[in-house]
Amino acid sequence: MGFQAAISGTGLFTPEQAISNEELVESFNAYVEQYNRDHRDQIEAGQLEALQPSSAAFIEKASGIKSRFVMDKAGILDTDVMHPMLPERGDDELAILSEMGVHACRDALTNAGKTVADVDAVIVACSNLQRAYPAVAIEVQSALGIDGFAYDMNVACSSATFGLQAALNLVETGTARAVLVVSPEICSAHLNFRDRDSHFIFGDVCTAIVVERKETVTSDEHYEVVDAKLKTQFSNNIRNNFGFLNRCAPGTEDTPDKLFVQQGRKVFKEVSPMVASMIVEQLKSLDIEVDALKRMWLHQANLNMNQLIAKRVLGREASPEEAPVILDEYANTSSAGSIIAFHKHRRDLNEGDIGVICSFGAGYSVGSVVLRKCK
Ligand code: CO8
Repeated sequence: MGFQAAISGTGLFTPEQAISNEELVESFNAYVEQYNRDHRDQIEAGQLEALQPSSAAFIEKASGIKSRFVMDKAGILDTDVMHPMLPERGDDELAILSEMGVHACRDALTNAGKTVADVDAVIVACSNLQRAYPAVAIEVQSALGIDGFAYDMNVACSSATFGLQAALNLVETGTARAVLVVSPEICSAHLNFRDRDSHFIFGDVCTAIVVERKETVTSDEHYEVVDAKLKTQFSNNIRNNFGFLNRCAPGTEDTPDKLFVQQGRKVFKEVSPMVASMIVEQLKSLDIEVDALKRMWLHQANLNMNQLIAKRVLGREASPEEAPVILDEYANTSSAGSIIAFHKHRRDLNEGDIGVICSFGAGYSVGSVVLRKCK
């Protein structure tokens, strides 16, 4: 049995608190001054490098990021803490990732005009899962009251598109009538706010997508999935060594590699051409002219990177409408970024228009999903 799958709705949970570049840099620079004061003797003796201050102007120029939403602003900006403070919850309370997921799922179901009774499966697809088990997805399923099944998956920045591809398979094969793909990202909890090279990169958010059979769609607009392509290629240039084996190597639990680490310039140089050629090849294999591509909802890591990818695909500069930007306001929200762009920038497309959701990041991984708008 085969069904055609469609995306019929999306949802977004945005945290209430935000941090501007200026606020983040003020806190970082206060930490740097304190560190350099505390280590003056070693720095003067040449035993230690003085830390360098950060700059809001650099951050905006290098990345396009102006601000980010976060789950706990106070802890991040407190120079004695420099990470979000998120108190542990009891086992009988809804976990924080699940809570964000429930908000985003409800929004997506409303947007799709569906109820939980229409859904058979929940996939939580994100970069950082808060525990090993039970799956966060099963908790979201339970909190929403969905009768069916759920599982977690992680492909870092490409989690949402890889999750979307899994949902397409479930719907197309008849395993599920409708699937929720949920991406709760608390990136601030795995970001080293004491690292000048990366302290500005990430923000927190949660997105959700409803995938269902085309024949059951009732929303006023939906997107037929023309094609989904996935690609991975091993690289250490974006890495996080946090994991359950850390305590088996005592003394290494808190080293900086247990947080997000990247060779940003290498990532930029290696991933941009890989993504552009993948989209071009995909369109070619589908006999879709590049001119027919009306929108690129790209992963939101770096504005310059997105402009370069869009230019390579189109053969000319892309307009802001063709490659919408949300990273100025949200920063990099890992797997959620391209879905936020899709959520906020699609209503103006016409019936029949072609667009592509494309994620890319750690792995390396690329997930490219070509869509056609339907009414
Ligand atoms: N303030 C002022 N100056 C700075 C700062 C700062 N904060 N940081 C660096 N500089 C200086 C450097 O010292 C350097 O100075 P000099 O030229 O004198 O040596 C100069 O600025 C340039 O430094 P860089 O070469 O490092 O700067 P870039 O222009 O390369 O910009 C970026 C850095 C913005 C990080 C850029 O390289 C980038 O965005 N690259 C793309 C990265 C990317 O897309 N990564 C994807 C990762 S996301 C992902 O996969 C998700 C993983 C899972 C998420 C988990 C949650 C945490």
